[in-house]
Amino acid sequence: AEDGYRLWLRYNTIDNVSLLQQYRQQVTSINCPSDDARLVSANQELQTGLSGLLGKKIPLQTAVINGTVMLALPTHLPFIRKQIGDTAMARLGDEGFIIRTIKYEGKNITLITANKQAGLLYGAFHFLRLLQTQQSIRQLSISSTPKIKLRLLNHWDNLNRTVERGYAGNSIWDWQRLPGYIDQRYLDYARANASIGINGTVLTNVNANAVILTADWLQKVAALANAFRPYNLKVYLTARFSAPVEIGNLKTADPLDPAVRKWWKDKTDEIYKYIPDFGGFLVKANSEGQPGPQNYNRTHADGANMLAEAVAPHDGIVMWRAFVYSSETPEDRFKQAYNEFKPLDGQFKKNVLVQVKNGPIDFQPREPFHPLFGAMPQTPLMMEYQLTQEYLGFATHLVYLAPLFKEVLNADTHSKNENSPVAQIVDGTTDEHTLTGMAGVSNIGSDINWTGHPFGQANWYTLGRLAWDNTLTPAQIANEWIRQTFTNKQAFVDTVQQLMLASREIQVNYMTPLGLHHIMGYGHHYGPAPWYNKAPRADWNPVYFHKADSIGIGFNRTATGSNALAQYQPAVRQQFENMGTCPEAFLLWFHHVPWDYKMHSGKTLWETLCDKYYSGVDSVRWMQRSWDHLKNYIDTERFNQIKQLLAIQEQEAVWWRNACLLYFQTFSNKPIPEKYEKPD
Ligand code: GCW
Repeated sequence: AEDGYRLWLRYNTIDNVSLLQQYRQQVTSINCPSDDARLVSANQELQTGLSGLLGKKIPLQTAVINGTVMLALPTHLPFIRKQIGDTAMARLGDEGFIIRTIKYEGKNITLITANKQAGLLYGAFHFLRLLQTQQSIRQLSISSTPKIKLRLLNHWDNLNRTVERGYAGNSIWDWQRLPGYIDQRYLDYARANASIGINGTVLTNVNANAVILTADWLQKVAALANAFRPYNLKVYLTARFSAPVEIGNLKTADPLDPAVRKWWKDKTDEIYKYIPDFGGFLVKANSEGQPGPQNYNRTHADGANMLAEAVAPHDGIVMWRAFVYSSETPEDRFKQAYNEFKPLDGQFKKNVLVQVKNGPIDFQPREPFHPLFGAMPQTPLMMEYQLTQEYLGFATHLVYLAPLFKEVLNADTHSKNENSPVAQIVDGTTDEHTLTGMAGVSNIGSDINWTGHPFGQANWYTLGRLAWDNTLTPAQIANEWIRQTFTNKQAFVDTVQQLMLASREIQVNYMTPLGLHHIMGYGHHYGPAPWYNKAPRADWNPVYFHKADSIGIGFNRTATGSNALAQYQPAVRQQFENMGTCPEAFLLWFHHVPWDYKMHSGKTLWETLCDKYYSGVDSVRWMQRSWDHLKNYIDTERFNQIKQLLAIQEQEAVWWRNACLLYFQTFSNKPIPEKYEKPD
């Protein structure tokens, strides 16, 4: 069971004998001239990690010998600044690190250094990763700094330990036994996050009530913050907008009311008494029934700025979500966030980020990039991804999300010039922001293996690695994750990497090919229900999104339709608005396309839709066959778990294919090509 629990931090002894011998010469001891708390966690991790990997105790010792790994700040040892140089040190900022092979007092050592303890921690984990992935550590010269400042998990965890859209058990926050009982799991959670550079966590659901902001609960939050602090992991909370009414006895939560502003100021000061390094607030307002400033005819900026003022004296920040849509059904839900937020650009205080989901609807298997990216140059826009697979088969389907995340980051917004990809909007390059952020809605729960599906761990891993370095490719991230999580055996690594890289497109094919979206079961969001039209709101109904009729299928968002495309820059718009130039992957996002429409391949839309759904199912079978070959490479437990999950995924891919094709066929009135097995 512990195979899953240990995530990518297994530290099993290296099974390649000659490499093990080399490493044993290159790493003999640890030297750590400081007793600061973070340094202690970094050096503890090095001791456990290196001792495990090298299969012998790597001691902490004061003498420097050949093979010492020295973990030190220039303030501890002045020679470091001379060795590295002022500019190189300055470039590291607060969290970056340097790892270098150097000669020190005649000895060959590995120096891990940084400006702050946080950097040492990240450097230590990076060094361990090099050994875990069996890289050469002979002549190291690494300098690394994070591209994004706030690298966060968003938990949608409720105080009763249910997790909204959580598929890996209960919440890992055991509120009942906090603050007195610190579960080892909290420390392992913090270690795992630190190992991939995640430096903050929002503990509570964006849909939560205000109870978490009361004194008893803040003590519990403080206990978690204390446990996480040695791992440079800051705690944030969601702030329910109506808290002043719900727990403060005020009559209003109007953000311009002086009593309300004072209430938030006092509440915030109280929070900082418990948690001096509290990160700040995440807010969902005026969305899906949540209260917000619009209830008082105020804007999102009024609401965000009130909170921003309260946290500013403590260096806190506010993350204000742009995932909004109101109860009156708009003609196109796609457009609402942009319509509400774009006009507010320039009105937010300096310590506010607007947190935008990667796409305009809602974490679908494929969405075009959100049109707000590039549209609010004066406002830091934080990326919100979803790790928990709400619309991607929960913790049952194997879907590696790095290709999805990167597709969005690579998309060119054309907002400033030819080359303003989403990545550079988010990391602040395009519009020169230093406050930057990337968040992932957590997929973590109380399951032994944390994420339910063993491959869900890869998505957590990806978030951290991509937020640290958005230039990493899905292949690089998969490769290092596989090596650490399973084994370095090349055949296993190659097969699994291939499978992971293909998995997202495979899922798009059996669920929502060619730009279909939001056709899943109502409410639970699992399985297909393209026919459904009874939801309490029109824009929750699959039929609202696919619009299949006797003529064709897809949502016309061009000028003759909802004109959502007008929200993009001309270069983006032009590509999408023309059926001929619109990438097929996005076709039905933007066009209502006739069933007989000729695709680039020469086949009709209907035939292509059939091909996609059938190829999705076939590819899941390919994943199963590939996996079956890997039995002898890893532990039976995880091998079997994944085998069983793939079998369910195959059945459900068939379910999606058959349900969608048979339903759409009632409009297309065309046969499913003979060559395919019959859907039933
Ligand atoms: O995807 C939808 C989910 C809701 C969620 C909402 C949001 C937390 O179905 O469960 O609420 O998004 O992101 O606010």
